[in-house]
Amino acid sequence: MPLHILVMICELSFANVFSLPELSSRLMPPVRGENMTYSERVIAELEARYPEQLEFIQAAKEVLETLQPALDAHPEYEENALLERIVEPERVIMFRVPWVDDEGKVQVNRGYRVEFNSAIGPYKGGLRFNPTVTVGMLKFLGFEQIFKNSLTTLPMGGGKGGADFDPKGKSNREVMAFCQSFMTELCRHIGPNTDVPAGDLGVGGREVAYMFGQYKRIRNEWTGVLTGKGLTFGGSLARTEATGYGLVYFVDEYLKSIGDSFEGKKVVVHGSGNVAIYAIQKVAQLGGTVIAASDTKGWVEDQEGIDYQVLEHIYNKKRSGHDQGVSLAMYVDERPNAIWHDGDGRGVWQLPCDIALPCARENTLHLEDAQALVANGCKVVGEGANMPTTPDATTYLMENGVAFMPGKAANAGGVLVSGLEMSQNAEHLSWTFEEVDGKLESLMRGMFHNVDDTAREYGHEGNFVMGANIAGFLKVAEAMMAQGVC
Ligand code: NDP
Ligand code: 2IT
Repeated sequence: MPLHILVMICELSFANVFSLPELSSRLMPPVRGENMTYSERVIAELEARYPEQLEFIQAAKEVLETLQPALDAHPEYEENALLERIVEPERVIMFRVPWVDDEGKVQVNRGYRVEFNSAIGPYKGGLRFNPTVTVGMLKFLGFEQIFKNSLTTLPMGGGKGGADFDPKGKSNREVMAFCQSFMTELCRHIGPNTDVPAGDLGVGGREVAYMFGQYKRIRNEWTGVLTGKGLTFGGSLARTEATGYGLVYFVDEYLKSIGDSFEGKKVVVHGSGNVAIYAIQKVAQLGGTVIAASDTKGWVEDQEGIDYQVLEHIYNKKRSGHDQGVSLAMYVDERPNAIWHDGDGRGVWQLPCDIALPCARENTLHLEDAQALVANGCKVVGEGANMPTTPDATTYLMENGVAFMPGKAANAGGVLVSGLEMSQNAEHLSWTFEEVDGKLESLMRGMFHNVDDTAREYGHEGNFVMGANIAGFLKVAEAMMAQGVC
């Protein structure tokens, strides 16, 4: 028999016996270096299996690299392949999202939901609408969400979703058509006790409301299936402010622990969206001055203090369905003493400041930005966004005496109040702004101490990355162990 026919027969029978994932894992021998620790081995296996999922690998490495002390204390985790399980999502859903634009043309986007881990509660996490969205990006966000949600102390698992849809430049009707089509498929996978999405980059109150309306219509069920809803249909007071406020409460608790405060501090912020706006408001309430903010078109410097209400106004214009030509540059129309800089918003990192709050998106604070911050006297970095600081920048900041507050703890206020929204919906009650804000503040301040104490307990005082990762991980790991191999 000719050799190429023999090869074909072998290939066919091989493919019949093994499914594609089985086949590729059999072809790829597990990575086992001689002196590798458990976490190093799992990282190496992930890098080999998902080389194209760059953000996910970055996030997984950042967590796993800090867990070894906890893994050493719990050899049963390796015996039960706990890390190998925790890095794989329980389920990844991908679907087509067809919709019709204002010209009557059919458009098609790709929608996703990554249901990562439900050990401690229903999947919970936001939806991101942005042209850069991929499975790898949502796996990074979903993975972070597992540990962040665990740190809140509320019973929420980790998930994330979204689509490569760009709401920018779209009319309200187009955004509605997209959201309705997206939810037509997503609604069969979610539910108040199964998976509860919310907003994220590109998804705010407008999009959540359109999706909620479509869910209710298809399922004939009024339930708290999404958080970040409008106040007239089950939304929680203070959810809009929660991530920014929570970030500032967390950083403030750190300052308090060293006998300091926001009073008189100069602060720079990257971003001017939901997280940034309310962080800026809270810094001002605590006596600090935010001197810069940014968007994708450039950045604004206002040494008299950024006025968060002007940012709110621009934010709402950007999401009005008539956003052509709207940018943060409009800030100087209302505050003539401010200076607008066209171009890369990373210019904010060049200003002398005491505290830096990256609140835009991942990988937007690079090594050279970290060097400029340190050279200009910055002492604290609090991540309002998810993974905004690159790994080399994080290392540089931590090695140069900057107190570094990782996003999975510092920005947990948003999902925390989402959890409170779920409780209010389940009880058919609405709490006052003061009640919700009070719970947010005390839980964020408590979270700082949990992170701080955990770092100390594992011999790395002041390493809040390690404290957050270990504290978030241990609760999920215990739950997974108790529930057996699943
Ligand atoms: P928004 O869409 O409201 O705001 C995002 C801001 O970042 C805008 O100012 C936007 O500018 C800017 N931005 C977007 N892309 C870039 C980029 N490539 N470079 C520089 N700036 C950019 O999002 P959110 O405020 O809700 O989210 C911000 C971050 O916080 C994300 O990482 C998100 O995952 C995280 N997060 C959000 C939570 C929430 O409750 N919303 C909770 C926890 C974390 P422009 O307006 O020009 O697009
Ligand atoms: O990254 C995040 O924590 C969010 N986007 C908020 C998620 C939520 O479910 O409120």
